[in-house]
Amino acid sequence: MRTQVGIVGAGPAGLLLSHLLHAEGIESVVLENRSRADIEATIRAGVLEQGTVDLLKAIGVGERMQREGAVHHGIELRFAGRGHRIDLSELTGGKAITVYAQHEVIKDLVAARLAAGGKIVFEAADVSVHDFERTTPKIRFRHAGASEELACDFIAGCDGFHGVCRPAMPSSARSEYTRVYPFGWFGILTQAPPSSHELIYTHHARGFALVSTRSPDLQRLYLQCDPHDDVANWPDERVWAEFRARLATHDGWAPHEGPIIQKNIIAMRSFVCEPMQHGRLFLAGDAAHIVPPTGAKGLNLAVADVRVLARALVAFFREGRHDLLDRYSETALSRIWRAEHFSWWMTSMLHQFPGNDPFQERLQLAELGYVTTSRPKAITLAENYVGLPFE
Ligand code: RFL
Ligand code: PHB
Repeated sequence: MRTQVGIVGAGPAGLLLSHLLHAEGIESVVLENRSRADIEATIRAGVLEQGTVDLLKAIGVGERMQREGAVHHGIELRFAGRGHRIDLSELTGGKAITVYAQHEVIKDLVAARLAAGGKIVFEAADVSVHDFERTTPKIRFRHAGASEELACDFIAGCDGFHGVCRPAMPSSARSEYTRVYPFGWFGILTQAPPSSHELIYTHHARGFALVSTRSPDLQRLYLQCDPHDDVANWPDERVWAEFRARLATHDGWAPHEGPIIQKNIIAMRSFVCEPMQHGRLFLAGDAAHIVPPTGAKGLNLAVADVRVLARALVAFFREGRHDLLDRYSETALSRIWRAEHFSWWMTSMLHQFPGNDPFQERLQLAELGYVTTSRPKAITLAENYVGLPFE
């Protein structure tokens, strides 16, 4: 088998890269180790930046998102028992975010790739990448019991944080920057109408809580928990008691409760691998970097990476230019480090850290008070949250 760009991973990064390349007449094959049903059912992100939404629309995969996604013009920061609205649109000259689940984006991208004759190999086992220090890279894998080899001009490692591409880069050729947070998020999906028409990020002495949505009858909520906790320790009544306590306001606000249909615990880390390229192997998305979900940046960064990578590959195949490929890592990393800082800042401001003393608590409340009263500070939050413009 041969193609121009061999893509490992059918997450948002891999599928979107394949679609962007197709639009420019460049062939690719996507190798995914899970099944189509599995990737289309995995619950993850929910918030799409304005630039992500605009790009999905521009390449013709935004139709269902426009119909079923919810455009949000603000978010609420809640602390000391009161809510404070950040008017994202007013502060950013009209930008907004769209709440549309990541697995719905995945469904739309898979459908678009297959309708255009794109090749996605699901359930590709034992994927390994080779010869990317030469001009003849190869990807080996097993599929339906047979050993296969995909020869290509470039490999895009879009295989997420636990993938095989980043570890295949020699360790002497990369630096990794990591911060592991001493807490996780306990996430639930519940069958109840939205408690709020905008997202609520809450600071509370018992720990952070977030109210998000999915659809008119499904809510997504999170609470800060011990990263080593077990969902078995969280019967529904305990979950709701904790949400009621953390989200309570002086005027008696309470979340809409309903049957909980999913519970999971998510680890929180910041991570960056530099550079994001070795020879003809290019990393994109979670394969190269992780942010804690507090800034809602992970999926959006994956989209931003492949936008830069697709443009660089087009310049190479169309005009034989290497310069954009050579600058890929540097270009992508400047946006990534900004998002790393924003996500770390949101996380630090809103969570309880072990050993948080009253001094630390006062500093967090001072920061929240400033963000919700100073226009320049609110603009800083808003412009990062809706997504900074592309160069
Ligand atoms: P993905 O989505 O992890 O996709 C990688 C794909 O590669 C496959 N794979 C392999 N395939 C072949 N061979 C191998 N050896 C392979 N190893 C792995 C995997 O099966 C998978 O299909 O990475 P990608 O494309 O870089 O996308 C990144 C995003 O998924 C991620 O950053 C976001 O989900 C993060 N995130 C959020 N991002 C946002 O922008 N907004 C949000 O609101 C938001 N909320 C979240 C989030 C992540 C969360 N979790 C679960 C970590 C909320 C949560 C709870
Ligand atoms: C979500 O809806 O899953 C979500 C929203 C905002 C975040 C993280 C996750 O910051």
